[in-house]
Amino acid sequence: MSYETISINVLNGVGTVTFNRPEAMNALNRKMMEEVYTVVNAWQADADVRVIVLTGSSKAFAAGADIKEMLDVQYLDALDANFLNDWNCIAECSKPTIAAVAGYALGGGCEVAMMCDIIYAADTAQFGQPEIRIGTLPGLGGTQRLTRLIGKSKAMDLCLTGRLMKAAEAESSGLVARVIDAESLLEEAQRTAEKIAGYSSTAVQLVRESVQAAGETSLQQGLMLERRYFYSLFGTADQKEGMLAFSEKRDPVFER
Ligand code: DAK
Repeated sequence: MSYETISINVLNGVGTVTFNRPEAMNALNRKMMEEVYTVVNAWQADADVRVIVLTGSSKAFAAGADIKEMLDVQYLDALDANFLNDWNCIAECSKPTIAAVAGYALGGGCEVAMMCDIIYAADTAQFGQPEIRIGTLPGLGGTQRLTRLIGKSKAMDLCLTGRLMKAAEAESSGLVARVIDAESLLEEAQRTAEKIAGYSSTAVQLVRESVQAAGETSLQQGLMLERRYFYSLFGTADQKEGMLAFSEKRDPVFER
């Protein structure tokens, strides 16, 4: 199946979505949202895809929601249609997600990257929530996820001034996991994705849920959840195999 605004590829357990609207710096329009939604939902049910990588071009991961498409939107249109809500499919995805960001990740582009489990940035990446410059505010989690990731003062600095943050600053402030040469970015992201795809999907799922809970629960609740998950993995064949393989000095062969 071919798409208008994205290209896709599946290899070695990794599904890669590449945003492809070069004429608009990969601005996220409705068509792209529909296409990403279709693919991500299909991949969630596809055993051949164990990890998902989202990427863009060398110039832009995505420069935000499509401003031209929003020119005539009225309050009630947005409310009634739950405008642009389907982008949440990335945050709600049941499989691990990695954003490989080169160039601009602005507004909704930065917000989509922050929905992913891991962000890798090319040394050319620039992040920002510049909505203030066009008389609006981040609406896809920017004020919330960014603040939790980099703290109030820096999030205010970015959201109130609309300034852009380069890759090195994004790494030192905890927004991105790693900065990588632009030429190796996608390869590195896919290599990480393949590594995760090779582990037990049950353990991967519980690691994700446990880390995600850290942002949403008290420390005591999070520690309790983590312990329960740890205990529950004793009931899986993959955990038995992982520990046995270690003892026998061989690579594990996971079932799931
Ligand atoms: N929308 C539409 N077109 C865009 C665009 C965007 N966000 N960003 C760039 N383009 C288009 C430009 O209009 C231009 O098109 P032509 O004039 O050639 O037809 C082409 O891409 C190249 O852009 P520039 O000529 O501007 O290129 P430069 O290198 O000079 O500058 C730039 C690149 C990325 C710094 C600049 O284009 C820029 O500042 N872009 C806008 C960034 C921005 O303000 N982004 C935030 C948009 S608001 C929600 C979901 C999502 C959202 C909110 C709510 N809900 C679920 C409720 C998200 C909102 C946003 O993201």
